[in-house]
Amino acid sequence: MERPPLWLMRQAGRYLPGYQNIRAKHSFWELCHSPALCTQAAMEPMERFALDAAIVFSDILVIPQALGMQVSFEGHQGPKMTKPLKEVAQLHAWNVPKLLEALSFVPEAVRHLRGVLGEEYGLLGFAGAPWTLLAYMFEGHADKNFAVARAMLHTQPEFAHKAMDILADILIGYLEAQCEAGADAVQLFDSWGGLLNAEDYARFALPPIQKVAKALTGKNRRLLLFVRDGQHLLPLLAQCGCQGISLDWRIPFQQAAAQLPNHCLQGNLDPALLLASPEVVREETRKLLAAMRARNHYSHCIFNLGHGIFPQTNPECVSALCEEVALAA
Ligand code: 1CP
Repeated sequence: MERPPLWLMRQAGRYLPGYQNIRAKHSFWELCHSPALCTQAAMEPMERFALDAAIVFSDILVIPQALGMQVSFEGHQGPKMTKPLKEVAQLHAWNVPKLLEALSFVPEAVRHLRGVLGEEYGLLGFAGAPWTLLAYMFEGHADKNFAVARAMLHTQPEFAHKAMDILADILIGYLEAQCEAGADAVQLFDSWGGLLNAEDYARFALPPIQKVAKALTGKNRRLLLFVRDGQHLLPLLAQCGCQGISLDWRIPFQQAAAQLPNHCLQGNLDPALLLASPEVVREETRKLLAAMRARNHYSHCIFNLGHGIFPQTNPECVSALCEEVALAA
């Protein structure tokens, strides 16, 4: 392939009419727990756009759910959880093998999707990174600051370390099961990683990622790490142990390429541009392609967005992006 491979974060989400039709009939969790419905949702963008890879339809919050929290999405406020994590004693109930069994519907969804997708497309699995999962579990709901969770790192550091170490063990089994089921690579979403300063990221968030990366790389699995708002963390991310780093839209691609010469780089078109016009999307896509081409002719580059597609995105803008990438040489 001359051009960089292409997929888009949240390519199967709320901006597509087929997804909305599924959701009109099924709750979000019914969808996530049905491999057939997950495949239907994941295939819609594959049928509409010239994408190179599908991503299994799921959510990072299946792990807190399997750990016994009820996770609900009320209106537009984002997820809310029952029983937030408050005491170290709660960790005694975290049984890794039992949990992996409870999460087996996700590898099943990967297997089902692979059967429908065929072998000529890439297939990605994913999970939340330990800190991002813990942030939701400490806070108990979506929040732009996660102040309670960040304070917990300092009031109860041993509790936080222990919880993330167990989460790393869960992720090793969970992501390996997705690879065994047919995923070519898996992405860790550290969507709230950028809330931490470099010192706290190095102390708390990075070691469990390195543990996961080491275990999976040892089995020849490929990992991508996405850290939202992680410009200040790039020197640390170089040590994460994952082969690929997925860049947020705020980092100039060339700058990241200079800082991470040995990693596959994925990104990093601003998803807000897809709310502009197809012309704007085409122009900005060409600019990013030029930056990728300057990196040894797209070597170790994956074209993607700097974060997930917004629900109000016009699918025509997604088509424009895909067409422009297909034209790249
Ligand atoms: O229909 C609905 O109302 C539910 C909306 C929705 C969807 C479509 C949620 C709730 N999750 C998803 C699917 C999802 N989540 C996918 C698959 C989509 C695709 O195929 O492209 C993926 C990869 C995720 C991952 C995810 N969930 C992340 C990491 C990526 C990111 O956006 O940073 C995070 C942080 C979540 C939590 C979550 N789940 C849902 C929402 C609305 C959120 C974000 C809440 C918040 O702001 O804290």
